Amino acid sequence: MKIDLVQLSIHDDQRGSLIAIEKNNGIKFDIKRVYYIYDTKKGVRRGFHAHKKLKQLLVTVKGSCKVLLDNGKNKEVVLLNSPTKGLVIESMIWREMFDFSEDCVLMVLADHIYDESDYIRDYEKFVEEVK
Ligand code: T46
Repeated sequence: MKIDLVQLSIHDDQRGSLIAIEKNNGIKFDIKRVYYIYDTKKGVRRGFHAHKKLKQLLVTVKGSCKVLLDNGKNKEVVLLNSPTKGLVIESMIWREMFDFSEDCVLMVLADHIYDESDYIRDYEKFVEEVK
């Protein structure tokens, strides 16, 4: 499976660092929604779904977590541990997020507003649909 990890451009100076994410600089899609996951309790695993259409970019702006990606045939685990790395997740990829560090802030940029009907939350149904 192709893992799309984007190296984000950093504006470094004597004050510190700044990263700007915008269309064509880090991501190819329009950003319609931003959300972030933080204060994740020990041992928690989140996600367990795929999206029919939604594309997203995941960035751990602080701390680290792992993301399991599954296209119905192959699975890969990606470690996100830097605010300079963005993981693009295309549609029809099953994802699970786990091993969150206590300080992890996982920011997600999405190309669409929240729509529960875009979720596939049943793994068997997901595997059937990607066949
Ligand atoms: C994804 C992974 C990476 C909203 O009301 N608006 C939103 O934009 C989102 C994302 C969630 N919610 C509500 C729906 C649930 O009642 O927040 C609650 C928790 O959402 P969920 O259980 O879907 O969270 P995760 O961590 O399992 O998945 C989330 C995203 O939903 C999903 O699109 O790809 O993060």
